[in-house]
Amino acid sequence: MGTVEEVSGNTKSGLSAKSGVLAKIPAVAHPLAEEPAEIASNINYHVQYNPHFSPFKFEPEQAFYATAESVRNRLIQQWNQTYLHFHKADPKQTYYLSMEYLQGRSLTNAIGNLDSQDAYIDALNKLGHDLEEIVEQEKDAALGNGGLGRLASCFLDSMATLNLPAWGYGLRYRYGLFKQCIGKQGQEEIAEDWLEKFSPWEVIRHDVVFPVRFFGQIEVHASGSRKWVGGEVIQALAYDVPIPGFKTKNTISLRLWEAKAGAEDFNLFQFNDGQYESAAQLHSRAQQICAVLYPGDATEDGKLLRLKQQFFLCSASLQDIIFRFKERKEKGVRQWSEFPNKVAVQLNDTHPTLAIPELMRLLMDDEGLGWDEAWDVTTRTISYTNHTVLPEALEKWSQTVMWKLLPRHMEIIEEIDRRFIAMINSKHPGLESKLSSMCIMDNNPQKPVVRMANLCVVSSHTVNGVAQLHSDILKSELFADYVSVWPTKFQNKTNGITPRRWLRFCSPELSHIITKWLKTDEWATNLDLLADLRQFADSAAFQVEWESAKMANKQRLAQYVQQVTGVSIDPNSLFDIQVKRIHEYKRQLLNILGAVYRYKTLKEMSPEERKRATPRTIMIGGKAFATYTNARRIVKLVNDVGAVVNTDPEVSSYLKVVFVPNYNVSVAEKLIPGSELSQHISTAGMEASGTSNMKFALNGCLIIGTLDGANVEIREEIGEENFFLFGATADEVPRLRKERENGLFKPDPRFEEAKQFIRSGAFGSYDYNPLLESLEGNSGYGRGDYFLVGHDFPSYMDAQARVDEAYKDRKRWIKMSILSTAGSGKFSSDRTISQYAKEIWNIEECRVP
Ligand code: 26V
Repeated sequence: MGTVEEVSGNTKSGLSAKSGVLAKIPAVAHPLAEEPAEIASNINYHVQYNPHFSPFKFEPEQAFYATAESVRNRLIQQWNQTYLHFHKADPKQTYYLSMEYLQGRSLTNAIGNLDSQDAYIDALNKLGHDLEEIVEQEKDAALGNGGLGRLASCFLDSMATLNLPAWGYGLRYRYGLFKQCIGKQGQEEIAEDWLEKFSPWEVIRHDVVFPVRFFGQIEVHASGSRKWVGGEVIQALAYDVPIPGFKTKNTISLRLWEAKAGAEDFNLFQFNDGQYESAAQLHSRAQQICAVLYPGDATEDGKLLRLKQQFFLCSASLQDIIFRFKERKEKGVRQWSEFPNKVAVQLNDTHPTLAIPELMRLLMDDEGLGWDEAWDVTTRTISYTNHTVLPEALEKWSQTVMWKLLPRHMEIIEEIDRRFIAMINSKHPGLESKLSSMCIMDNNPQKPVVRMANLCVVSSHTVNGVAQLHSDILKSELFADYVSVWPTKFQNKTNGITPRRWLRFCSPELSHIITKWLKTDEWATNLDLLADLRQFADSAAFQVEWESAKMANKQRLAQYVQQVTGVSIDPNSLFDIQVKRIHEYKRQLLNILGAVYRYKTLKEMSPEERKRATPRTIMIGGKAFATYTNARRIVKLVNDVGAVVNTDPEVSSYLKVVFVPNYNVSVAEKLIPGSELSQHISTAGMEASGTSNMKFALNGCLIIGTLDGANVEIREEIGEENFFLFGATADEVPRLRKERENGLFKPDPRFEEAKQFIRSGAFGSYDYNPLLESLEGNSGYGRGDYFLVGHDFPSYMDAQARVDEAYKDRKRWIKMSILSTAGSGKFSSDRTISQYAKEIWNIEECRVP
């Protein structure tokens, strides 16, 4: 649908707004509209009276903003009711602290959670627009890197849906995750300004502002009390994003902090003197804090900025939480010992660890509590989730940098450490030899650091991993020494995903069939009901419907791939997808080496032999960290292999290799429903959980994977006969690494051939030697095949051969697909969040009447 002029046939004078489609719809505010006619009126009202664009245009972009505003009208009422209800009921409330949220788009989700899909489709049709087209206008809110950030967003959805008193806290980055383009040299990063036009979902709270201090010194008072003074003070200003629950009034908040300097910080004298930059120095420093998600920390300045971001989130959030604790007291002053009965703070990885010393500081220095009382409150309030065992990802901050930026917090951390060491010495003398690795301060004179994970373990009442295998590894390896000190502190909370976004909304075709056969749509809030699909797995009628829904999704995906890559893919081929951050441990290299070997084999076949091959489309997508050279090389290799394979007339109807650019939440929503096989092939023991594995399985996609992270539990749930397993197990990895390092193994001929084929220049002249050498020896670029790509290659290829065979038997494949969905009930984030609520946070439902 075009402009109003087009609609009415009028000229560019623009005076035609009253004619055409819009003119037939009264522009009247109906903030609570539920009927299509009123919704259309309300959208038109926003077009006419809240125009962000020239009011005579009504193109999809303007239609998106006006529609989003009309949806927001409805959310705001529920949102205020929820806040007031929590305020009155005063339940214990959870605060989820996370440096990352990957919200993606919000329009479809909000309309779906309001259960108003049909009404909005209808309303937009009346306005000459198409909801499906309108939602494509929205930019992804990509305030996260990958699984950890998306998990936080799925958790918010479940907290709201389960009517739990819970909020999220994060940072309002101006530039979220970069946009990925593929050029001649491979990945190019482009800054993405998701707020360029504005976000219709956020509400600025001018009345919620807290000061956050950096640097400065400590003042010691005669009483012995200490106070942090001086330095630089930046204001934290709240922006709230509504998080609606599914089919409930409860609408919770994601509060994102923005950094600001005040008017009083602007030096008018300097400015008038022509010193423009120094006049606004604090303003520009404030701006830096929320400028970029995880800015590179290769430099000292970069590290300092990241630490500032972390502290900014922690300090602003805790001041806000304490303010609310005081505000909600019924009669008189509340006892501080009650704080943990009203507040639970969950740390999403170690990124918000500074919440620990900051809570101690606020309680002692501002509220006057003694150490023991403050420590008791802090440790009963805070719990910590670990999301990785990779040593390079465990945060360690330079003590020098921390003393400069946060001197009072360093005093507190030193005291926590001192008391911890004293406790071990007196109560666990047997652990004395372990103390140097268990304590918080690593005082190595070369590079003294604070170990954030140790600080979290010592100061939290509960520590959890994110899948059973991962939690077991935490207990037996990473945190083993602490287990004897605190045997009940460690738990498992297997991750989950929201079935609303990841099935109901992204795959309406499959959802309808599920609802039709289960005779209820309650599976969207009780995912265990999917198990009832098992009884239909052999039904021919059900299989036909299932297959046609999957086919519709594949066709939609094929169109998308054509549009973004120009590559035409055949919906009758097996759609095989691996999408996730590019990392050596996730082994996209294993996938592409497998594809290279497949290509080479197809080339060597006779045309007759080729006809018996299972046609495959391999799609790979994901972003490489800008400074991660090997990850960038992998992206380049996938693109180079695709360029050759896809244009080879002998082979291209049997194999396509496509790199899907700019993988993000909304791209995932297109890829996952159309997938038939997905690869979750990390080196065993290295992927803490994975969550896309759950999204694929839920969408009836089969998994080829290792016994790693949540794969183990997915395989248990859907049945081992429906999972293509290969590779070493976690407990074999250390021994195999030694073998590889020392060259004590027999090279696999297929693996050698695949590498040699790349080296021969079959995919262009780019120098892939450094990448391939990481799979070999121990000198030069060699890393002795640390990720065991070579070791797992033969069993991977065998598993792929089983996939090809299984795909030929359509009935068997569809049955496996149905059983994947049917076995996915456990992986709802509703289950995960209920377990956190009961077993860690001790909070209960608080439903808005
Ligand atoms: C971060 C970094 C940064 C420096 C370079 C190496 C490296 C390696 C890994 C990471 C991951 C940090 C934490 C994280 O994102 N973990 C992910 O959390 C997901 C949600 O629990 C989980 O499903 C993924 O398995 C886990 O990798």
